[in-house]
Amino acid sequence: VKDKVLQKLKENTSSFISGEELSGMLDVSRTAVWKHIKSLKEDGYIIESSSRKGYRLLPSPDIINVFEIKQGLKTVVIGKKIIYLDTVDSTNNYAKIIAAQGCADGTVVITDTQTSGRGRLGRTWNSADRAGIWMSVVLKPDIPPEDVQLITLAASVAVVSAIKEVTGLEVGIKWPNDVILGGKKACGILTEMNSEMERVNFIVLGIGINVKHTMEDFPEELRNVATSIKAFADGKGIEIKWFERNDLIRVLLCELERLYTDIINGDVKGIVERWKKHSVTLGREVKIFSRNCEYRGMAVDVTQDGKLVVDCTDGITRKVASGEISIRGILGYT
Ligand code: BT5
Repeated sequence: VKDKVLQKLKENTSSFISGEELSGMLDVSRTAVWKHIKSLKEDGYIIESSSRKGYRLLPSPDIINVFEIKQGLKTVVIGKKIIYLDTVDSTNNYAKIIAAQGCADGTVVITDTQTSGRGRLGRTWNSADRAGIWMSVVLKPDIPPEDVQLITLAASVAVVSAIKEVTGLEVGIKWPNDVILGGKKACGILTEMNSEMERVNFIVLGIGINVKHTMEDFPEELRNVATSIKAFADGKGIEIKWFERNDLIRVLLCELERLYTDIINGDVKGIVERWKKHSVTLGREVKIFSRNCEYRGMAVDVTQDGKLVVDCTDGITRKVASGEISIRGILGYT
């Protein structure tokens, strides 16, 4: 009923609806209406109330809301179940627990604030602000463990497409998991897997997108390397159409589902091609840090299973499956 109250308010933002009308339309008591309005206000919605005229929803701060994400969401697997948590240590941790308990393929966990957001290799991911999208998707594809890297590539392609569709901004991808706006990181992806030798039990695909942060929202030490969609657009004087995080999440889930379906069907060429199109890595000089070794070379290609092909200065062509790379000219490597 609370969702229906919200829907009615959204349909009538130009005028007041009385408690009586709402109770008639939704077939609940006026006290129930009042309770739902109170609860929506606690969620952060700004609702004007007048004892004579009733209720009216004012333009709201950007609130993550499962009901709103699901409005118009056409996916069948990804986001069929969405769990919203106001605060959590890490959505990846939470997703791993429910995945081990047998949650459905495509279950999404999303939060407004993480207290211990994680990056790769034990690094931290700053996600204290209610300005980003911090979410994890549980996936249970029937693919061999060595193909899991493709999921990360697909996720970065999905993020790029969703940002483009919602804001019109062109975004770059740094192999394998960074989404870059104007040379700074706007999104990171943390793919974790539970598998046996030959079989994937489940994958937790963690996606963190900086959406509405101002530069001041980032801690000092991140300001040279991080940006958000808003901070980038404001800095460049680009006007982007108003959107809510719910809109970006919805479009992202659709993109993810399309690419996920391709991976399950073994149809991965398109993903790799799209990844290459947005790559800021290929054709650039890179440094690779892999298991205590450091190589330099030119990034020339990415393989169908997501490995980066590098022509190294020692004359050897290496296929890098994981590890760190620095790209000359991006994120501080000069
Ligand atoms: C990543 O790691 O980029 C993966 C980030 C994944 C975050 C999502 S949020 C939902 C889900 N739940 C989680 O707990 N995690 C996932 P990595 O490539 O290791 O990059 C980490 C580095 O990025 C840090 O060491 C910082 O330098 C930088 N960093 C930290 N917070 C950032 C932010 N908000 N924006 C941009 N850069 C950041």
